[in-house]
Amino acid sequence: MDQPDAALDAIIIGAGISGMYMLHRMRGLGMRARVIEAGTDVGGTWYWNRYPGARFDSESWSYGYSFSEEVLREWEWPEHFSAQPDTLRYLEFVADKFDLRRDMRFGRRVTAAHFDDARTLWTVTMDDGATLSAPILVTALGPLSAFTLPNIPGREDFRGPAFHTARWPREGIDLRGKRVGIIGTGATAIQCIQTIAQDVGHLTVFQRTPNWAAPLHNRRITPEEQADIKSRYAEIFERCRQTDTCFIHQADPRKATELSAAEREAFWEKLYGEPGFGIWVGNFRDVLVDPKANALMTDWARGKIRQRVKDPAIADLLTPRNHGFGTRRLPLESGYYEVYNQDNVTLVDINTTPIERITERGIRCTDREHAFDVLIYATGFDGVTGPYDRIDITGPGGRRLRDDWQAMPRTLLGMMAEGFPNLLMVLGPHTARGNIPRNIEELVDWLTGLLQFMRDNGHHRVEPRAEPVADWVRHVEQAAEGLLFSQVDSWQTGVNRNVEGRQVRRTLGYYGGAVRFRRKIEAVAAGGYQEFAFR
Ligand code: NA7
Repeated sequence: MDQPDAALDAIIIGAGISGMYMLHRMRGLGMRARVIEAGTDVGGTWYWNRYPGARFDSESWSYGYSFSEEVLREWEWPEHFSAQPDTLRYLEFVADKFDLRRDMRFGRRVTAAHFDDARTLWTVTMDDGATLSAPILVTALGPLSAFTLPNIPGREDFRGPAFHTARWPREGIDLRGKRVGIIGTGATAIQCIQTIAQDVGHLTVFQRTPNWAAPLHNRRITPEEQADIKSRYAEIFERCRQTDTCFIHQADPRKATELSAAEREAFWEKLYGEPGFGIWVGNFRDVLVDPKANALMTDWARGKIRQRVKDPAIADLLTPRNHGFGTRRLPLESGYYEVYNQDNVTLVDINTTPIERITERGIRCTDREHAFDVLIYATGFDGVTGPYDRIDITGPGGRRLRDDWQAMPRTLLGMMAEGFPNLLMVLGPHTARGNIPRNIEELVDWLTGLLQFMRDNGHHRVEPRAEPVADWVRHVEQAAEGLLFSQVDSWQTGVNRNVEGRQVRRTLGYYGGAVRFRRKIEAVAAGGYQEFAFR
């Protein structure tokens, strides 16, 4: 490649929220870093997921970067829960402000990263065959970038346009009056369904597993609120630091099981009427851990679906049976249930009439063929480890990350993998996840501290020691024990039925809470990074 790249200090894979901030911090250290990105511009998740209705379930003003006073002062979120086009505009604004694109190369997907042990050098190979080398490799891949299509035969046969929601065409697609079929009923599908249902001629939803969902209550930010938010950023971010998920919501200290039905239900009614994730992560503290408390909440939530969906048989189909409320990532919705009261919407339960194949005309189930003009696959992602599995990452002695992690990732603090020197991960497995940019900023800041330490001490090479890795993996497993969440299949527990070898649950996040995670990583830094070996 071009000459200046020969002197690189680091390569960062991914120009999403993580890669952008990592580049900014590395520049601050005087390092020369190059970002490689498959998309044609910055944005990551918000670049790729352009499907109708894509937006935050996090309060916008708690989601943006906190590191720049100038950005906080200048940027105005139009809505409390930002829509994808505004979020992408925000990230472009940040990229412009810090002139980030200068060190980014777009339209190239990294296919391999090999470590040369003797030279302490990572060489990445891109899909056009080009290579690039640097001593340090940062994976800023995003936990939800490896989208997965349904493993249904005949996908190539369909004659009309068909898209995964994470590959929605940039120019958009006119769905007005069209017969549209959508597979999936996760957070993405719910946003998409409720948005397109008004415009399409007919919408048919193919549901395998219904999810619990609760109202988002989004609205525009008034000028008065805008001024108030800007004056309170420090307080907002401090609040996010104090909660387990880095959202503004924190579990209520009371237990559902110790209150009267009237007290419980009054609280749930209040949460149901409020914006955001309060009803999920701001619920009574026993709801996500005690099966009895969860059953009470689940029962109450079932009633809400019945109230909102006119046909009791459809309400029944939309009610989850195999998991309790909040034990999977809770999608937030805006009129989702009411969509099923419309004449132009059909819900197909594919447990009763399974999909046999995709045909030229549409989708054939065991009872009939459904004809469509457009097909939408809202079928999710190979979460967290999927993006790592898709790159051939090879360390010293030909050790492959993909093989190492097949059963369970082996990391230290979720930021380095055992046996892979100078490979720094932002939001890899085993880190706390919640309000993602809050997590990202902490991880990048911590990694920046590690790089600073290496520079101060003349180290060129870092890797985690075996024993601390074993301790950390054990701790991660222990933190997930007892959570109802850990007993349910979802991308969060590493299950994707469309991906071979990904049918078994794994612990892919740190579920001891963001506060405890921060305490752990800060202790390692304060102790002089003794859990790592340096050269
Ligand atoms: P999810 O939550 O993984 O949802 C994917 C949906 O697609 C889910 O309803 C799946 O049903 C369904 N699916 C997947 N494959 C198939 C096949 N082969 N047949 C039928 N149905 C299928 O992904 P999302 O994109 O909605 O959300 C991901 C995250 O993005 C979300 O948590 C937010 O953080 C943002 P299943 O449940 O597997 O039966």
